[in-house]
Amino acid sequence: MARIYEGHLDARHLRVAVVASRFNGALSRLLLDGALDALRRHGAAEDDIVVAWVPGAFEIPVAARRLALSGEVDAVVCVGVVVRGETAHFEYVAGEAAGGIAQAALATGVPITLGVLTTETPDQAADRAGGKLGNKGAEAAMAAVEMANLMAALPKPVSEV
Ligand code: INI
Repeated sequence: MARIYEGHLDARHLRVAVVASRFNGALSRLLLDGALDALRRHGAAEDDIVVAWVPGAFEIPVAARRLALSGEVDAVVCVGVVVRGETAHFEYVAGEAAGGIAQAALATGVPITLGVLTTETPDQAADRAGGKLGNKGAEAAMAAVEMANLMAALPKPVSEV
């Protein structure tokens, strides 16, 4: 019989940080609210939730990495909104945010999930921040819970790479 590992969606006893960026702040706030609501609904205690605000999506990875290295959280959720219409350096901001988040997760071994929207227009972002396409902040929070529980269940590493 195969051994199957799966992370469950129980946030009780998990310590979770949410890094939120203030750029496009009203939309980011909706993603943050979605993430917090999802964590609470799955049993996270208020004292076990930390929120850190950063100026823009570009700054998310360094704050996420610091929180992951703190030993005080089991997972980090990142939320923010990058809209192409607003910047010529969309690719850099969006790319560095997503790449930096992935890099921070790999470097620390702590799950760090991506709830950063990258859209053509603010309306497309609104659709994904509690609108008709759901709330990607809530989805990122659930992914963080699942991954934190999976990481606790998986075999421990015998060496660092
Ligand atoms: N930051 C965002 O989070 N979203 C954006 O759409 C955006 N635009 O359009 O420029 C943005 N820029 C700021 C960037 O993230 C940094 O905060 C800034 O460059 C300072 O390092």
